[in-house]
Amino acid sequence: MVSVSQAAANIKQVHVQGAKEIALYALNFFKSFCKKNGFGLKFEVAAYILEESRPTAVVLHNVIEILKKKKRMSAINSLIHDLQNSTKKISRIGQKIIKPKQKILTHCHSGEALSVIEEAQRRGKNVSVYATITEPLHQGIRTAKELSKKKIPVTLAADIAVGHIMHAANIVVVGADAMRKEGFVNKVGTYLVAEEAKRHRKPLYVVGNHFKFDRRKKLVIEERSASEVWPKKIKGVKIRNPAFDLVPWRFVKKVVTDKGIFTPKQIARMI
Ligand code: RUB
Repeated sequence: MVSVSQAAANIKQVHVQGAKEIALYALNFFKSFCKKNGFGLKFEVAAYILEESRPTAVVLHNVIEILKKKKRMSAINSLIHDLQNSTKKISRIGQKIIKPKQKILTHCHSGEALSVIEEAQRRGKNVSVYATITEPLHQGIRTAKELSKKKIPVTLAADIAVGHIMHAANIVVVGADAMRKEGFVNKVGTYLVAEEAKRHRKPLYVVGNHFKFDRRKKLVIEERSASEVWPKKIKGVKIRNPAFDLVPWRFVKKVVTDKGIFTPKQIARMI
């Protein structure tokens, strides 16, 4: 079993990537941690440390809140099962938004958004994908590699090319780290993608399971290390590296969840 600080470092350094995967990783960690230490003070401290390691994504927070209430090993197993099942449901429900031969633009790497695209392809829809590289950590490369392995035609482009490649896309499909009353949260750059989609009148779909509903009062946008933006210090220059965007619902056509496809208004009401 890895230590709490090692588990937190793996999450913080994005060795584990994507909101759902982070939560699954934490749940698997707690499986062995709680077997040994129970659900008392040690668990509370470990939960706090893991949550702090990536404060924006809400799935981790939501599953920890459930564990704090239930304090049972069976709760860990059922959360793992529910999270894994939610992607299967999302892919079946979400493939409906994709029409044959569509060109789909996506940003960053979202397991849930990709599950929808892959299911559409599995059903013979002959889709293709534009993936933005996603500065500064280049998660778009992972997206492109995964799609290519699944034999889905994929084109990688720089983030700053989004105004250009949006011409060629039919729809935009992105994941979510959190869905809040005021909008959805996803990797930094998603706001620009959403604005371009609106300018080009291309529908934007958000994909995320119901564990991403975020009822926290305050949204904390994680600020990451400056060295991810530029490796050296530059005299007299401050560097900022916000990791996520909050995108208002007005940019979104529909939201695909494991409970169905909803309008942003319906989602805001549910939250
Ligand atoms: C990943 C990201 C993903 C969401 C959803 O950010 O923004 O779009 O987490 O992912 P990071 P999933 O690379 O910083 O983790 O659909 O896999 O939950």
